[in-house]
Amino acid sequence: SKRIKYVSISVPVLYGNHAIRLTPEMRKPTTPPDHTHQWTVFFKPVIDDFDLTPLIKKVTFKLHETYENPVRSIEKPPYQVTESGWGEFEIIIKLHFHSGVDLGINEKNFQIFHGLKLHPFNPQIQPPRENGEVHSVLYDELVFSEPTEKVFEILTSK
Ligand code: SLL
Repeated sequence: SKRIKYVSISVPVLYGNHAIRLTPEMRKPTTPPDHTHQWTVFFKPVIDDFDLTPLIKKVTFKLHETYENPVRSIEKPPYQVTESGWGEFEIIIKLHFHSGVDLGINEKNFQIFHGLKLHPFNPQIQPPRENGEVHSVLYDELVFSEPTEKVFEILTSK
């Protein structure tokens, strides 16, 4: 459908990971003995009940090749993957929009590289927690520039 000139709408989002040191109780019989942490990587709107499903078909998380089926495809919220492991690596988070939905004339794709954090950043600034809990969360915005009437409708309804 037609694009609306001189308009752009941004949707505030958060993405990143939480991690915690694996305790003996958390281990399953299938947990490899060299795994030290459990982590969750996620992508979500800042406004928790903001519904992205009319825009987003799926979110893929590309993990390290040491994982089985490294490309994890999440079709509905919460857009997240929980795993255990021993190492930090780069996760590629990619949004796949429904057909007819895009970010506008310039940007077609939305892809983020997130460095999975298992270990605290700087012990001087952020003293390590007892349970080894780590949070690495970043803010970004989905900017829909010159949205089509359809996308404008989705973003401004309710
Ligand atoms: C490193 N370059 O050496 C990184 C690689 C790989 C992480 C980290 C276990 C996967 C599995 C896992 O944590 N891989 O056992 O399924 O630090």
